[in-house]
Amino acid sequence: GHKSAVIWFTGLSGSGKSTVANALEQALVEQGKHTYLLDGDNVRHGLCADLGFSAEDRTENLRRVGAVAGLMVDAGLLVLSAFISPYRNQRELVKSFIPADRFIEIHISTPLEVCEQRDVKGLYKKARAGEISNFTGISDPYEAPEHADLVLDTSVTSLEDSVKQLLQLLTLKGII
Ligand code: GGZ
Repeated sequence: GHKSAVIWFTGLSGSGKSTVANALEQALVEQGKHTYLLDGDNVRHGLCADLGFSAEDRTENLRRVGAVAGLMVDAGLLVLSAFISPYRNQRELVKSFIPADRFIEIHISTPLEVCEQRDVKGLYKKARAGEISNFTGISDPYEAPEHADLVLDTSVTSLEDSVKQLLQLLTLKGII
């Protein structure tokens, strides 16, 4: 079995949040855990389809995600979430929905320079050209967490090692 919890990934666009969260989820599913991965792909097209990227809209996006994650914890799931969640107060709002001992914060700290070099979706280029406004790291702030449970830089840590560190952390915290 497992203890239900939220594993909250925060970091820049292109930092590797989704990649690491997906790999962790796969490892947990292989251990028979019941998981659900919340990310922009499944939330911003439905539940939050009415929201953009102003500070207010991001706050509302994360408020809804936090509330849903809280319900999923009640339902006994291991919830993984991968959102930029750039403002400290937005992450505090998310935490308010989850019991403190069931919230684990992971900072994917891959430097902006690396994220911009990767530019998987070409969004950094557009942001630099002024075609996208309020782009995190370019024209909008990212406030790094000060007390994350784990900090992973995907430009120096392999995916395999990241998953290993995460599984160790979840074991140490008595989640799995
Ligand atoms: C940041 C943006 C923006 C702006 C579109 N700023 O790399 P991606 O494409 O797939 O991930 C980013 C995603 C961020 O959505 P979140 O729901 O995680 O953001 S937040 O937690 O702040 O609510 C990026 C894309 O959406 N994207 N415009 N202006 N990222």
